[in-house]
Amino acid sequence: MIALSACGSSSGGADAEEVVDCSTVTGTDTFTVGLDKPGVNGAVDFKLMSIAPAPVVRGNNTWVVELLASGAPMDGASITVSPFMPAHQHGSPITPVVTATATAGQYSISPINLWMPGVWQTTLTVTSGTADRAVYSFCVN
Ligand SMILES: [Cu+2]
Repeated sequence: MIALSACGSSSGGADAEEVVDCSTVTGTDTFTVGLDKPGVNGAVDFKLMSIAPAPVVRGNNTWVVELLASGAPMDGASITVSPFMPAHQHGSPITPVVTATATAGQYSISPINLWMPGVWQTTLTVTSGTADRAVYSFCVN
C-alpha cells in the first residue's frame, strides 16, 4: 500500500501533482473587477479588469489589465509580465504576450502560465514612459 501525502512534499521537488489547499492560504488576492494595485513607484495605477478562467486556475490564464497614469488611461505602454512562485523560487517557461485592446489603457495578457499548484506572484512591469510595477498574487490548485 502506498501512502500519498497531500502536504510535506520535499522542498527539492517541483511536483505538478502536489495538492494545495488554497482555502488555508492567506495574503493572496481575490479577483474582483477593477482589482486595484497602486504601482510601487506611485506613478501607475494597475487595475485587473477581467480574468479567464475565473477564478485563476493552474495552467494558462488570460487577464486584461488597465493602466492609469494620473488617472488617465495609458496607451502605447510597454509591459512585461513575469509569473513567479516564491515558495520554490521559479517562474514559468512561457513568456506572456501583452496586446493592447480596443479599450483605452487596457491590455490583454496571455498566456499567464501558472503550471504548479500553490501561490504565484505575477509582476506587471511598465517599462515605457512612466516606469512602474505591481504584483498580483493568486493561489491555484
Ligand atoms: Cu513551484
